Amino acid sequence: MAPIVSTTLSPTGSKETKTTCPYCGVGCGVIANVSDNGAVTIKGDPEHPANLGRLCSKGSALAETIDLDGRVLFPQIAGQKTGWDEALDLVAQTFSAVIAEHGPDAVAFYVSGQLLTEDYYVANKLMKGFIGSANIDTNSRLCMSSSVAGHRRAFGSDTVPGSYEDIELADLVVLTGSNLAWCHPVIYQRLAAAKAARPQMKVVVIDPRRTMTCDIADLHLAIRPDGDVALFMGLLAHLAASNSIDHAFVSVHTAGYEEALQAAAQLPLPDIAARTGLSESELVAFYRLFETTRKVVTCYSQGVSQSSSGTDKVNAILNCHLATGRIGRPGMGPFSLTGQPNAMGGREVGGLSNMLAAHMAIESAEDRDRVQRFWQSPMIAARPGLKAVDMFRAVADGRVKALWIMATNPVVSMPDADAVEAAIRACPFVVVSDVLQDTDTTRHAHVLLPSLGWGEKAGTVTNSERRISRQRDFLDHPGDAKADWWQMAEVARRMGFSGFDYRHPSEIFAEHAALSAFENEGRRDFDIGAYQNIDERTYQALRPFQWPTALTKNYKEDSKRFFAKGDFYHPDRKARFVAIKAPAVTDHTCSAYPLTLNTGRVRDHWHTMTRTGKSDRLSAHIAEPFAEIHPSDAAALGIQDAALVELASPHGKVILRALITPRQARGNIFVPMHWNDQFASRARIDALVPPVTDPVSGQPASKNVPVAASGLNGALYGFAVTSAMPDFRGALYWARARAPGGWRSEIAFSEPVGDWAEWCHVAFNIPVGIEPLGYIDRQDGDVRLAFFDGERLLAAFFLSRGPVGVARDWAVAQLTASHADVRRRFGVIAGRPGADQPDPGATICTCLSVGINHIIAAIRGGASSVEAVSHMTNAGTNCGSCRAEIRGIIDGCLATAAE
Ligand SMILES: Nc1nc2c(c(=O)[nH]1)N[C@H]1C(S)=C(S)[C@@H](COP(=O)(O)OP(=O)(O)OC[C@H]3O[C@@H](n4cnc5c(=O)[nH]c(N)nc54)[C@H](O)[C@@H]3O)O[C@H]1N2
Ligand SMILES: Nc1nc2c(c(=O)[nH]1)N[C@H]1C(S)=C(S)[C@@H](COP(=O)(O)OP(=O)(O)OC[C@H]3O[C@@H](n4cnc5c(=O)[nH]c(N)nc54)[C@H](O)[C@@H]3O)O[C@H]1N2
Ligand code: SF4
Ligand SMILES: [Mo]
Repeated sequence: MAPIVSTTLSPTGSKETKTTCPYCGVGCGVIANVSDNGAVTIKGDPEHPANLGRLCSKGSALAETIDLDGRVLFPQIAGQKTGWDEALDLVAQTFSAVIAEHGPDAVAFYVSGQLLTEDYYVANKLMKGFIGSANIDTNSRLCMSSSVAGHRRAFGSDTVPGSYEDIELADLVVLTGSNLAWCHPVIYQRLAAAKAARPQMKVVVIDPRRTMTCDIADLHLAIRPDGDVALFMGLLAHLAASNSIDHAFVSVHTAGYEEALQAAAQLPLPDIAARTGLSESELVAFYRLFETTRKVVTCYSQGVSQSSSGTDKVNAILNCHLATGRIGRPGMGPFSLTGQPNAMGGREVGGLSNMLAAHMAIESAEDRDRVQRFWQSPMIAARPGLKAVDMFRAVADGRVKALWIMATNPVVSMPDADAVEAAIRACPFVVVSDVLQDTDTTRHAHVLLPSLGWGEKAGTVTNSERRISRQRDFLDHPGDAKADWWQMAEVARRMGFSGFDYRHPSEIFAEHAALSAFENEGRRDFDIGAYQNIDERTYQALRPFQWPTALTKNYKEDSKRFFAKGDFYHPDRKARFVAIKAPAVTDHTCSAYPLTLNTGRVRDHWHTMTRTGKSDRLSAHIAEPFAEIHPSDAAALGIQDAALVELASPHGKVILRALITPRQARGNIFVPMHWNDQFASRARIDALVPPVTDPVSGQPASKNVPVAASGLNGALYGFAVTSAMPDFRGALYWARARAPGGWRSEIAFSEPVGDWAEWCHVAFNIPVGIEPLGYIDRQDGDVRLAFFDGERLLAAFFLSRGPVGVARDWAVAQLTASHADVRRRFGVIAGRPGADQPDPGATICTCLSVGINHIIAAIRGGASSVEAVSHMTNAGTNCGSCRAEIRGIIDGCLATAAE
């Protein structure tokens, strides 16, 4: 077979590189096209098996997030630019000195599922094999460690048994704790297409909120937070009572069924109804559907894992699939959706502090010995290291004295984020490797190391279905930025360790592949030994492949899924049922923190916004941090829609915009995890989340947090569009987002400032001498000021006593419009378009910038399906991520019309 060349010249002479999207665990193939003038365009790779050409809004906007704005380009020590030698020597010397004085457990690495496999492999090897501690943990602890723990308990290995095509082949897809439409959009698109082709296929969504994913659901179970264990225990009991158990599979391939069933049968239906908040008829409807459908896939994500009962939730689900033998067969099986692009690769290299490497166990002396011999390392960590929450506790109390943080932003994403920030600030030596100069974490670095970002770095990632794909570089390396693996290998060498002389990531990949096969003999699921002799040229051309790989000894077509015929990885090759106890139901409704905070994601932002926050298109969908509140809770608290709300827990406080919606369950509040201190005054939601973890996995419970809410009464509300980045020091609240031509910001003040024009000059960086157009009404508190430089709008500022009534997207468009006509300048002050200028309304379709008002106009003009709206407005015709929202708008309009 001729090698596949990954970078080719397109017919127009531009350079095309096949690579992989750096966002979610779907792992879509991307083709990056660099034209002669350096412009980059992105499209889906039609040949990549994960997406077959599809992309979501984030993937489509990748070209907008690769500019050098805000990048860290040179190593820095104490904020001063320095050379690599000085920086690396300092890191190596300090780590060595701390280890010499206090032992290897006094240092720690906190790394990330966004590292490439090669980076991750080197980090793990350095810490566990050479430093001799297992104090390396990763943000995957916050992400899928409960899945890992659940898999290991049931299967004896951390194995995801199925593939994406099983989701398409199933007759029933259960999505629990997953907002697939927004978080794994291309799998959602594949599922929606399969359901459209086979309308008899059923989808059940289990989520306390009615999310966009419910758009294709036949049944939505608005479960009480953490009701999942009881729900799936009840399902197991129901399956037994209805004679649906696959006794042949259970008796030959599993152990512990009777005990698990006995435990499950403890819960009568009314008790399950109380624990889940679901009616008995809803429960029975779901149980009957599961009972009567053979081909079932249960997908689960953070609503399952990020819980104090996360591991039990996973095993409660696995119990039901094992009991019915619905595992490892086409269209059947449990499916843990991994979040980050290389969450699965991290599991392969053993990046968690309680794993070893290549799916070997740190608890096993035999495995430790095997890995040490393979690495020819002076030592090997003797016991599991600190898990993320405990690691930052150890940083706080001084047990960890030198910390290296790589490709993660813990000051925003860790629970008890303010305490984590204080711990990092107090740590004697902090190294941060990042791509950005200013993040909430980099500001505390003693040594800041510039890393290569997506498009610059090269390596591999593994997606949710165990498919390994290349990330390839197609951009020049900016400044002095270097690959993360290189940084660690250099430090290892400078600490005096051998075994780190890699010249190219292909050499690391080959070593990783060799370790996976080393003394394996079929005892470990992860075996990509077929690639252990891969050379640089073949690595460059490597096509996406799934493991177990077709090149492995004894591979047969049915080996592409795991466990259809048992062969689990416990020593007796049997799976284990886990006898689960339903968690105690806690009631905090009468406490000082009577509401339940649930946190998660929005469609167009990624994590702590360091990348998606750069794109004005992605920022247009939701431009401000918000709290979703049920209308009756809002009424009881006296909180009006679009007012500001303060949320508090014993750990911290935030201020957010109230979004009142019946999609939210009563008593619950949902807040996105994304906003950081760069984009909002006080919206880091993890400041409120306590460091409570699952007892088995150590994963934080980020979705069920007791909080109190109160309206911020008496505030003055403002909105601004500015060409320069605004600085709102002193305001009660602010949130800023990129917009075409500048920034859009929401602001609030507790009291008027002395001179609003003067305040605008400073906050918006308006050159001296430019006088505002507009007025200040001291009686009403209304302020409208606009600053022009010739025909260009520099800034417009609107303020009123209540939420300010400005047509936001129209105002944003004024930044790039010509104001040569003086009458248009007065229009800006009015804050709304004249009759001749349509207001697009809030952006729904990010790719093609279509606003809600255009969509409503199309519906009023007779479009009653998503296809018809798309035809008339173009909305939803690129990546399709907004199609669920378009359907929601159609339903809303039709319902209003029918009233
Ligand atoms: N747009 C976007 N996509 C992403 C990411 C991103 O930042 N932005 N991040 C990626 C990463 S790393 C991850 S881990 C994944 C996460 O993907 P998901 O897990 O799908 O996303 P979340 O929004 O965190 O949570 C999913 C849902 O769990 C629900 N939930 C909360 N509590 C419970 C409960 O007790 N039971 C049940 N059944 N459900 C509950 C929430 O209401 C929420 O809708 O997304 C990946 N994809
Ligand atoms: N309340 C709450 N908290 C949560 C969650 C939740 O649902 N609710 N979800 C949790 C989950 S599932 C996750 S995965 C985490 C995610 O949380 P984080 O990992 O903190 O999120 P990111 O913003 O992706 O951080 C990545 C950092 O790496 C930098 N970076 C990007 N590319 C590179 C690179 O190639 N090399 C290096 N060295 N740096 C790079 C980015 O600039 C950024 O600073 O948050 C967790 N926290
Ligand atoms: S679904 Fe979207 S974010 Fe996830 S890998 Fe594909 S394009 Fe990237
Ligand atoms: Mo995640």
